[in-house]
Amino acid sequence: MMKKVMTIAGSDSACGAGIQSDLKTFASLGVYGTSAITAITAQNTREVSGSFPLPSKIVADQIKAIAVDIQISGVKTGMLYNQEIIEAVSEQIQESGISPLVIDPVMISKSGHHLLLPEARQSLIDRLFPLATTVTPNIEEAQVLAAMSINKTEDMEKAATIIKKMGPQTVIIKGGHLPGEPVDLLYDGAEFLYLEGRRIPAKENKIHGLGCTLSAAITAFLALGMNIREAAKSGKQYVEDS
Ligand code: PXL
Repeated sequence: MMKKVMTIAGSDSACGAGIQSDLKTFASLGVYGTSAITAITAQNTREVSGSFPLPSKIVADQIKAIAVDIQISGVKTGMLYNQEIIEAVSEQIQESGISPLVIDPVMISKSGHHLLLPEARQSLIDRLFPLATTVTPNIEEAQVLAAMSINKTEDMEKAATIIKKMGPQTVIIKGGHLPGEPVDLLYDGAEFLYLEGRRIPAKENKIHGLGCTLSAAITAFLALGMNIREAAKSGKQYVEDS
């Protein structure tokens, strides 16, 4: 039977990132995607021009409605926006026992729009990181989380070590925003695994949201039974090929 997964994230009207992008990734990897929408964003290829968070109760209700009926083999979180939503998501994930959990700690859009309020960062760390199979920050997010600047791959190792202590089983720092070829780093508390890749030119149909695609692909591959190393490698390959 087809594996089912869930994305808990914001809606992107341009469909490059967020819920819409996650559902496309799930469909193309052969898993059935369900969704709990946390916020609605108005955006095009240039900027996020507005956003509207949904009440935390309806976020919780969406997760509960799916979890009581459908066997979920993997869940991903993206834009969570505020503390109330983070707490509702944390409670529902724990109550329903759905796992594995991939947290994409999205904070800010390329155009500078907040996708997570700065005052909600700590609750993301406290309430969700300890439940995570993996957390997938990009360089900017890793810098904020680890409170240090990252200029080279050795800095990524230090930041990954700091973030790992916040409770997730593994950390994957997406190196795509550093100069040169994009190298991601997977850290499981014991070993650093570098995942090398090649830079993807922005395409007309995929201008932003590569980070979302990677974490959604990792969620799908975990649901299909891969371990985190295989899922991270296959996810990266998928992002390059798609
Ligand atoms: O790529 C991060 C991201 C995630 N989720 C939503 C977004 C964005 C970027 O703009 O809009 C809803």
